[in-house]
Amino acid sequence: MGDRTAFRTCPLCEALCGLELTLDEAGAVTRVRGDEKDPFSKGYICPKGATLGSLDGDPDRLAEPLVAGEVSGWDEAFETVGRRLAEVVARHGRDAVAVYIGNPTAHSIAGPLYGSAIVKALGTRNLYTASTADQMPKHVACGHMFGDPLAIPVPDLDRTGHLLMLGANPLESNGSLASAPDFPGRLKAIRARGGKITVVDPRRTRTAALADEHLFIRPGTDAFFLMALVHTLFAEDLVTSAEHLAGRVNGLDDLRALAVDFAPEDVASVTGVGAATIRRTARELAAAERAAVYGRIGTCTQAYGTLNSWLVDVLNTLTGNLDRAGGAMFPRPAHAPVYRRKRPFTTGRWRSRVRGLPEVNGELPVATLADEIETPGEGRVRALITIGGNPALSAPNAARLDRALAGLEFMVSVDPYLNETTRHAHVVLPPPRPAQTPHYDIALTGLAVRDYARYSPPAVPLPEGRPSEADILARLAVTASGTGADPARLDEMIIRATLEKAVALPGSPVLGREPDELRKMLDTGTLTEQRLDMMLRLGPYGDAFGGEPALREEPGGASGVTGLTLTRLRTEYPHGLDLGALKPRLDEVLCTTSGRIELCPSTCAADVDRLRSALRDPGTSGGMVLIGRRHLRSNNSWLHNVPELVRGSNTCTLQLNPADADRLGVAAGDTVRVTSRAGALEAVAEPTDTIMAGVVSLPHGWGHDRPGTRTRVASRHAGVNANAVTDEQEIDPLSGNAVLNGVPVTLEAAR
Ligand SMILES: Nc1nc2c(c(=O)[nH]1)N[C@H]1C(S)=C(S)[C@@H](COP(=O)(O)OP(=O)(O)OC[C@H]3O[C@@H](n4cnc5c(=O)[nH]c(N)nc54)[C@H](O)[C@@H]3O)O[C@H]1N2
Ligand SMILES: Nc1nc2c(c(=O)[nH]1)N[C@H]1C(S)=C(S)[C@@H](COP(=O)(O)OP(=O)(O)OC[C@H]3O[C@@H](n4cnc5c(=O)[nH]c(N)nc54)[C@H](O)[C@@H]3O)O[C@H]1N2
Ligand code: SF4
Ligand SMILES: [Mo]
Repeated sequence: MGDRTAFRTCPLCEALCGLELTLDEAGAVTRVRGDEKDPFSKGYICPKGATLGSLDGDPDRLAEPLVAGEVSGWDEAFETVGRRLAEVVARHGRDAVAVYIGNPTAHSIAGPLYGSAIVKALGTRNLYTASTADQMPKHVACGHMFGDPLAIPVPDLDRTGHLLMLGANPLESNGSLASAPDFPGRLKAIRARGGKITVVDPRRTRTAALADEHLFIRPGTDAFFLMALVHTLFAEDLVTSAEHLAGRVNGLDDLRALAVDFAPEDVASVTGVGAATIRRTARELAAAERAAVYGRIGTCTQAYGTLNSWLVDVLNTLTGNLDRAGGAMFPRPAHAPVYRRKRPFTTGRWRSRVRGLPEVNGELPVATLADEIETPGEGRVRALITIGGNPALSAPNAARLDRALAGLEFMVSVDPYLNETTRHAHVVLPPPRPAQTPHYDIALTGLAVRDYARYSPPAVPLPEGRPSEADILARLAVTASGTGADPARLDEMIIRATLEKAVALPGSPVLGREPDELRKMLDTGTLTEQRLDMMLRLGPYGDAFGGEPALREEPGGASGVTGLTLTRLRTEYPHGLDLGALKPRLDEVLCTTSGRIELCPSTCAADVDRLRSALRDPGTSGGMVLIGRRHLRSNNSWLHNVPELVRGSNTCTLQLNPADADRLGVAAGDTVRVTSRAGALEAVAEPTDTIMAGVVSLPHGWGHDRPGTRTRVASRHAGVNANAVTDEQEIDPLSGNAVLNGVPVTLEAAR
């Protein structure tokens, strides 16, 4: 009685599932089901989405700002932020204020729309994000190969006949850099239509168990394996110069020369994968009619992260599968104009102060944030803004960063929880509940395995005076700028600048029109909605503000949709709009200086020297190494306060091979001490033959036993923090990405 239904996209992982929420009269979420009418997710839901109601109604969620630990009004909180930031800037300069942006920011509308405005307003070079603990190597590899760090090909799961998957476990993670609701179902469908899946992972994961073949690989050695595949393709004359790529590829000969030193026999002992198996894998890949190679976090968060990310798409290109149905394809999101002019990709426009690490995509590596806070001298970081991040748990050598945060002069966090990170903040600005938040996936629809768009208005209106997350971030931006301007002016400025560019750029659907005229046509609604409306109308399926549509529908292609506006998306497609299977679009994407795919970029080629040296001198390899893992009912560090998700047996265990357990004299349930250069931890042993000998695994995001937090459920299920032993000194040099897998450790039974 009095119940109503609302629909929205799940904001928790990258799978983009449509949800059907049941709400009671008071606006509480009483039930969550999969939205059967969503054309992409078709009713699929996982245990996390199903408990969104508990997360939404979590009594520990902050409703109002905290200033110095006390509940405060919004004006007072922003006044404090403005005053304290201004003091730091006046005393120490603009670079003294750092920004850290975390993972949930990529799952919101507000994050992508306002994050960079905050950084710009501050004028700081100290931007850090979770990307350098995640996918930065993929951006760098794609930047060098295709010219655009955001041009990331995704495996065309629904049409491929052969999937070679490395360092990914979508049966637990639901997929990443490949948004695909019901990823497990899509994998099963590959097999059901006679295709093959091969999984390369140091653990026999649930994904590996579903696959046709699983290859155990020694952590951190994928680059050798991938180079040996490239070697075999050349050596056995299996490089198909696919017609559609003819004349569009540079560097084939250089690549062939590079691969000479990596014969399968040369890399077998390093990788633990036999030479015959490597050759067969290469032949199968070449022989498959439609194949895709896909590498994810296990391949990024290691010392050769960029080389791995590059080689994955080298293989897609060499086998003719890039930009081809069933291969690796570039999504075409509805909100991203295709006429956008891109600068050639470079890194290192500035360097970090202490370690001299190059900027990548405007960011510095999170692995060096503690250095920048702790090291005295000019340019030292004295203040920090965190937005939806928990680096006190998620960063490498998190214990060190946690200590560094405690020493900051000022810290402000935009976050719904008082947790391991935000307990250090002088001001916490909590965003509203998910049910009160609008949704459109700006970041993730650009990585989806079908072209798809969905807008969800807030299911529950915000009370008068309660700012949305967009309001909070916009106000933070103007507060940080110190201009005291009206936050609404920020959106107006961005709209203005975008329209002015749009009317001037060749290829634009509004070329030569009047920005003022276009401005007036934007959807009424919040300024966030008006910005989204603008993006959709300028996008490939947009209405071009009543002008000539940007994209003429190919016969038999997609959904036939053109003329998109936010109003149409919202009213005609409340369950989401399917824009069809991915289409070849290399021409729209490629923006290298040469206008071709750079198969052998000089930066990657130079880094192969490091790989070659390591092959000649394996050094200390052979000791125990630590890797991570994910569990379906968890999500990085912040879903452990949901009672339904932490119920049951402890999943924060140290998995180790029974042979290693015997050698150490530990049995299931015993405590093991794990020590690395960076630190030590104690965890409960879980011997299992699903992990290869010499490797141990611990999930990340745990360690909720700190004082000063307010996550009462999580505190009772604290677990241990894997990042107590990961090493902030170890990075992938090309991307600055943290090495979170393959960490050398020593083990002993704890007494
Ligand atoms: N349930 C759940 N879902 C999530 C998350 C979560 O925490 N929980 N996090 C979300 C986020 S932020 C991300 S980025 C994605 C990540 O999504 P995935 O990339 O699918 O992440 P994982 O499940 O950690 O799978 C990584 C796999 O790499 C393996 N691995 C480790 N080291 C190596 C190596 O050196 N080589 C190879 N080949 N494999 C290796 C691990 O054993 C593991 O099985 O998941 C997202 N989804
Ligand atoms: N050892 C090891 N470490 C890892 C990884 C690993 O595999 N192994 N994975 C890495 C990866 S892939 C990632 S992405 C990072 C994640 O690293 P982070 O992004 O730093 O950490 P999260 O745990 O995702 O924390 C998210 C924060 O956002 C807050 N939050 C939740 N919803 C919202 C919202 O709507 N708005 C705002 N403003 N805040 C919100 C939460 O309360 C929490 O504080 O961790 C990395 N760390
Ligand atoms: S798979 Fe991801 S998007 Fe889908 S319901 Fe689960 S957490 Fe939400
Ligand atoms: Mo991530």
